[in-house]
Amino acid sequence: MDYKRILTVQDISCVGQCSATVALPVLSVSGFETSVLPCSLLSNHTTGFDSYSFMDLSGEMDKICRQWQRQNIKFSALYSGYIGSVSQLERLKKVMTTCLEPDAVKIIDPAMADNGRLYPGFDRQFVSSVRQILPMADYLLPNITEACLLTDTPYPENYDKSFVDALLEKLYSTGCKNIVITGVCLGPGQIGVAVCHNGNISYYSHEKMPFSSPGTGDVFASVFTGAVLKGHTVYDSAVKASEFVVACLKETAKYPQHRYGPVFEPLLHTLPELFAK
Ligand code: PXL
Repeated sequence: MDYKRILTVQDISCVGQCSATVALPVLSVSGFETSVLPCSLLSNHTTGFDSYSFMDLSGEMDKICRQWQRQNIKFSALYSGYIGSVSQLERLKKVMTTCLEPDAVKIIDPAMADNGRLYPGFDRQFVSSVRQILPMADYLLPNITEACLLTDTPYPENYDKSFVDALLEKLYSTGCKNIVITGVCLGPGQIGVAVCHNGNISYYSHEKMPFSSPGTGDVFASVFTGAVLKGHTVYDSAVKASEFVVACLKETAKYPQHRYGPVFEPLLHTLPELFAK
């Protein structure tokens, strides 16, 4: 049995608990070698701060990928998160076709929007480019806003299960076998996930915290990736990731001044047990 090497492809936000600063520790503590392909370098993430610096690393991605090809470095799994431009998406596609082992698991979080709005810096053209990579995903992890954008569905104020079922069916028809929509609110005080596995749909909800935090989706996706690679089903992995997110948000609630990212660090030590269950 080989020691699994995961590649995570996303930005480095120097400050702000999101993207690589979340994925690297979570995946390492899951017990996998974790490598990173940084797509952009930001001073901090783009929501919850007044401003940010942004450097597109597309050119560097090419150089890194060429080196990996030259040295025959391959990865047994890929988890992509926030990709900052269309040119970075092109590089992501290239890495998927050139640097992965043939049976590598591909987990794509199309991180680009929340609460009905695209994040700063993204437009409709970017959304169309993200749509093109959907058929490459073994697991797709959009939140409800991203699921609407990817299926050209207007974002509703209120919705019911049949609306979410329809989103999952549209995404499933793109060729992706496993889809988890996060941030699904079907009743007051509740939030959760809708899971589609080979066309079968199931739901899981838990209590909704009275605040949100950018980067929560990245904690979810990182724990989900660890759980799937540990051999858990898509549904169980989504439940484990949800449980960990709730615990992190409860931890975050202890620090009312801290609202730019979920406080996950004090809980990292609980992950091995969560994965072992
Ligand atoms: O997935 C969250 C995220 C990641 N990276 C950057 C972001 C955000 C959310 O705002 O701005 C740069």
